[in-house]
Amino acid sequence: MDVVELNQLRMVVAETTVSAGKLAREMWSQPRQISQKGFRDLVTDADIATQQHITEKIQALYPDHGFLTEEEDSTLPEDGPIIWIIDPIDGTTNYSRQVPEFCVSIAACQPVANGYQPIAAAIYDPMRDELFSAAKGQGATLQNGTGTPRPLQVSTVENTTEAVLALDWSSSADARRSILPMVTDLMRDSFTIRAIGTAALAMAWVAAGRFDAYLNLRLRPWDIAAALLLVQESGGAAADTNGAPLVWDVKGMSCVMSNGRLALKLE
Ligand code: 2AM
Ligand code: CA
Repeated sequence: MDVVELNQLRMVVAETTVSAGKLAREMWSQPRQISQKGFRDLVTDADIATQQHITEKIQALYPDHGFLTEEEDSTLPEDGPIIWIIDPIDGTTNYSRQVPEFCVSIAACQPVANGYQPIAAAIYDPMRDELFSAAKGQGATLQNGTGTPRPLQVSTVENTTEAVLALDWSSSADARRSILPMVTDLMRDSFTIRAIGTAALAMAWVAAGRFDAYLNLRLRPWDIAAALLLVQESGGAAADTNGAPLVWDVKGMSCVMSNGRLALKLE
């Protein structure tokens, strides 16, 4: 794909993410239908409506592309030269309670051995009108409203004692049990730790240098894909909790995104 095509793809990803976020924002204050799709795992009518809005737009433009979406939709093709990895609302628990921290996360990815390489990605926070966007090799930007996009860069913090970290609690009891000893050590050693309840947005904030690192023991590809490119293009690093390259797993994968300068001890 040449640079012109890549920039065009980035525009489509960004525009779709913003229009989906505006839809989720419009539905925000109306009564929600909330159902439980798994253990400590919610879905609302807004998640479904937003995902449908996204996939209809993408399918009209790229009928041969594939999809990996959070909300199950058997009508969508799984394979194609580009796979769209979509989280229509990341932070559904927040959204369902009108806690104003959530985002839309979309990544156009090339399938690679054992996973995906996002080549164009966007995360949109409709409550702040902040659009984080990136294309592979082209850098990442943050645009506030109709303002000029500004380049994103991870923070320069090197010492854990100065680091503002973020994490989220996974739904599984096992993952919660495993993260607690890590949190005990990190809470002792770091400046502080936040849990904002939307993994994709927290990782976009790592790309923006607001947080120095983000940790999660069990995320799914749609929580990670767009943020991965944002962090890569902002000079940061992504790994699993052993410091090894991310192991893509639709059932759940550990993930540490950081500014690439911190050496966090995770045991
Ligand atoms: P979601 O809101 O799109 O479901 C909050 O703890 C973070 O973890 C959110 O990004 C949330 O994404 C994600 N999350 C919630 N349940 C999850 C699950 N069962 N597997 C993986 N990620 C989950
Ligand atoms: Ca979601």
